[in-house]
Amino acid sequence: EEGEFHKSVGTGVHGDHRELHTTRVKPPQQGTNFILADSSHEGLEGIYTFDSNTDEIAVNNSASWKKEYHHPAVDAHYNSEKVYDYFLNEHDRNSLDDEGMAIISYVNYGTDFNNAFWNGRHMTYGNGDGDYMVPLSAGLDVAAHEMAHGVITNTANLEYRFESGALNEAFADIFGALVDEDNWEIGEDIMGPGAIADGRTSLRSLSDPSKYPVNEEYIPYGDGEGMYPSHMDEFYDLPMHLDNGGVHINSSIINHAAYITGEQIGKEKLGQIYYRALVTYLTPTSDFSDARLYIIQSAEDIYGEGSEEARATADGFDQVGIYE
Ligand code: ASN
Ligand code: ZN
Repeated sequence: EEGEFHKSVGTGVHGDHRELHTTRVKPPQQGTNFILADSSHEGLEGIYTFDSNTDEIAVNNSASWKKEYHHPAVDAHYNSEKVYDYFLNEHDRNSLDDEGMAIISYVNYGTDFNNAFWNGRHMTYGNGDGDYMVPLSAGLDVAAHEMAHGVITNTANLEYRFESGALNEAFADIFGALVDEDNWEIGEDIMGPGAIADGRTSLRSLSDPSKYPVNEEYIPYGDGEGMYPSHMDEFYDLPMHLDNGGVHINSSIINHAAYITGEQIGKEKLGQIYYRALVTYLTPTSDFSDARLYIIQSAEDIYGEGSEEARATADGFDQVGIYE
């Protein structure tokens, strides 16, 4: 029957077998097609995965999505649902806007494109150049990072520059590490053979940010050793035209504070605390010091003043040199 919800199976970028929620449609000619449109979630407008090459929802002539061309779309569709489930189950949040807005991804974007982004309306994933990166939708933490930008836009709406922008980036990374529970790295599943051979086994690390160097042109603006900063002593005073004033660089200081707290109380409680601060207290112009105040306040709201959780939250900020 046309428009009928249908289960498909597929293969992801790394060969994983995936079960997918899809829709059966009737093409103009004979036969049956299946599209990456998931309408199985009550109260959600749907999860849709588009192919940038056709500007249409990804389509296949069977319910088995195993051709290599489909691998990036299979992972984007699968990971979008995982991230949707995370926000619903952990935070009672129904999609990016908490009103069930459609979750839309575009895959196969550009040529050799080593990035993914949220443009204010949907996610877009490149396929990488095959050496430094593989198709970016393969990373659950990458999908979570990009979708978290959508949540942030709809909540604190942190301005994408200087410290507020670094907080925006840090919340995106922290949710990336919370959804993809296995480790404290971002992008470990999207690095290509050339990057891995060079020792770049992830994009960023929350546990040890300074294991990776920053872009060469940023080095003169930092007080550290040219590595990602783990402490305010290594803060990069970047001008606006370089990474919007260091939004992807100084974010690692907040990332590291979250890691320190998370190691003490676990990822579930860390998520409750940071999510509450994001939706309840933070504003577009909040800076690092505001973040300390509000994130500790959130821990106290949920777990009580003087609780182990509140103390672990404060300890995270103490250890990276952020004070009120
Ligand atoms: N992947 C990056 C991000 O989400 C892309 C960008 O800088 N716009 O922040
Ligand atoms: Zn980002």
